[in-house]
Amino acid sequence: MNKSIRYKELRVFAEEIRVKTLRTFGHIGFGHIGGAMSIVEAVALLYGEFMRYDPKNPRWAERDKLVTSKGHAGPTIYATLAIKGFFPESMLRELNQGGGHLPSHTDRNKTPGIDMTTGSLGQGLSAACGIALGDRMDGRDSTTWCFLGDGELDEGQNWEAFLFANQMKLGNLIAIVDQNGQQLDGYTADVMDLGSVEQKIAAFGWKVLSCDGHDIPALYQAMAEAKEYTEGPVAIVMHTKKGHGCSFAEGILSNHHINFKPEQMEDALQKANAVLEDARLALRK
Ligand SMILES: Cc1ncc(C[n+]2csc(CCOP(=O)(O)OP(=O)(O)O)c2C)c(N)n1
Repeated sequence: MNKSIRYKELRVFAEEIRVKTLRTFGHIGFGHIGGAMSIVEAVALLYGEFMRYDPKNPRWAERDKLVTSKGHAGPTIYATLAIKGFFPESMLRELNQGGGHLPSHTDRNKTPGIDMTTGSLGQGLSAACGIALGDRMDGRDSTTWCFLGDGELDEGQNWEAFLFANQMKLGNLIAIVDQNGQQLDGYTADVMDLGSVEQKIAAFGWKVLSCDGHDIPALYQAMAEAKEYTEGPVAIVMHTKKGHGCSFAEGILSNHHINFKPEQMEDALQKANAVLEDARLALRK
């Protein structure tokens, strides 16, 4: 497979996810847009290349698992699961609707394709450790991936999980830290300065990779290297922009949970669709 064509295909897939995620928010007029936009490329690579799954059998035991510990980014995962056929795209209208299948934060009991219930930050990595350990004990060669927010790392439970994963040498566990530098109400460095996330996680015995989380080839290489390494857990610290690719969210501090006007979303969709068209054109060249 020609890598440069594959990267272009994955860029198209990422922009499709971005547009569909924005449309999903668009129905309700508010949502966690910042942290949903920053993981789009990573989600595209997971579902477009690196994860093994069967949309017709979401609980297939041999699948790779994903724990979105920053569960408020659920809409990005929902849009992707819909594109991949886990459920009809019409179901995306159920976001945040009482009694529906798509709560604002991911819930394994409500949505086909969601592997772990999250939303209370700080707990997902512990769950991911348990899933990875269980797979290993049962002789499955599945990989467990886990999205963490950088603000979320303020929660102490994460650091117990980092210790545990190294102690158990969980070579089938890969954490992806979305280092967008912001959290709910400010810059991560101002709220609780983490210093070098790379150095901190490495000090807990993990292999650590670092890259630009919006750069498809760079992220692809990091994920490939992480999969290749099986001696212990790996963390990919991806540097991203909160709100990336959403015209009214990117570059502002208060973009964690936004109420927006229909015309703002129209503008964002027009611009995101133009980027998608460019990506499609680049693929045809
Ligand atoms: C235990 C817990 N405390 C507080 C919250 C409220 N909360 C939701 S998102 C968020 C900020 C998360 O920041 P970060 O992990 O950096 O996510 P991102 O910026 O990538 O969206 C907070 C404090 C929560 N969901 N769970």
